[in-house]
Amino acid sequence: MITRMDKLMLDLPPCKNPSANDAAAVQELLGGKFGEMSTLMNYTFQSFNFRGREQYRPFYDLIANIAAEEFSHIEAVSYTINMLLTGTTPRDGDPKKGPLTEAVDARNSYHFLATGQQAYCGDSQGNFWTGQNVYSSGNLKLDLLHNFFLECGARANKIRVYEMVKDPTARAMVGFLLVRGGVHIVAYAKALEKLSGVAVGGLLPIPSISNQRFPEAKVHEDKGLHRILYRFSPDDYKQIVEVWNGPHPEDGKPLEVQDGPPKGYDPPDLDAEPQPTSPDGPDMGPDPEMLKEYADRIFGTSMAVSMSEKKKPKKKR
Ligand code: MN3
Repeated sequence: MITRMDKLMLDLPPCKNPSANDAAAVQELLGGKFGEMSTLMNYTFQSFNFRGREQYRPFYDLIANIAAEEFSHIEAVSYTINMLLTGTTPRDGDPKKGPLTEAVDARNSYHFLATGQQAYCGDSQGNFWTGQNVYSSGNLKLDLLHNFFLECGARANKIRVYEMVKDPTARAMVGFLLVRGGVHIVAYAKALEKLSGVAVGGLLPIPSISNQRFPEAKVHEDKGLHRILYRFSPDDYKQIVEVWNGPHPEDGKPLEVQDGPPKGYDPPDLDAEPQPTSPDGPDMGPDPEMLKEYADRIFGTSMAVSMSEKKKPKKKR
C-alpha cells in the first residue's frame, strides 16, 4: 500500500519563460525510456515480483523503498511541464480569434490536442510511455545492474535537458532530481558491492561531471541531500540501512537513512486554462449566439426575437 501526501519534494520556483518547446524537452524526463515513469515502474514491478525476500531482505527493502520515492519524481516533472505550458497561449475564450494558433508551431501538439496544456505520459517525441521499458528478470544481480544503468542513463538525459532548457522552474527540478537520482545510483552501486564485493562506486559519476557543477543541484548537496536515503514508510523497509551505509563514493561523507519522508512543499495551484475545451470552459458565461439559436429552434422566431430584444434591445435581427 502507498500513503500519499499532497506535497512536492521540492519548492518549484515560478516559471519565467513559458514555452511549449521547453515543456516538450522536459517530457523526456517523464515518459522517455529513461524517464521517471520508467524508474517508478521498474522498481515497483521488481518489488512486486521479488522472491526469496527473507534471504535478501535488505535488497528487497531498498528496491521497494526507492520505488516509493520515484512517485514524487513523476510528480515533480509533471508539475514542471504544467508550469512551462501555463501562459503559452492567450487566455481568451473566443475561438474565432484562434487562441491556439501558436500551438501549431509547438514541437509537440499533444500538449494542446490530447491534453489541456498538461503533462502527458509520454516522451519528448510524442511516443506514449510503454511497459516495454520495465525490466524485471527474477535475477537480483541483473535487476540491480539494470537499475544502476537506468539511473545513469536518466542522469545523462537530465543533464542534456538542463543544457537545453534555461527556465528556472525546469532547472530547479532537474537540479533536485540530479541529486536524488544520484542517491539512487549510489544505492544500486552499494547493493551490487554488498552482493559481489566489486567496487562499483569507483565508476561514479556517470556521466563524469560532478553535480557540484550545476548550481540548482549544488544547493541541495551543500545541505547533504545526496547522502540521505528517506525511508518512505512508518514501520517498514527498515533493512535499507544494511545497504545504505558507509562513505559516499564521491565525497567520502557518511550515508544516512532518514526515517519518514521529507517535509515537502505545497504544490503550485495553477489557474484553469480558459479554452473552450478546458474543464471549466471559457470564463464568459453561456455563449449568447448558441442560446439564441436554441431559442429559435425551440420557441420559433418570435420568441427568439423577444428574448434577443430583452437581452440586447438595440440590436436588429
Ligand atoms: Mn527518479
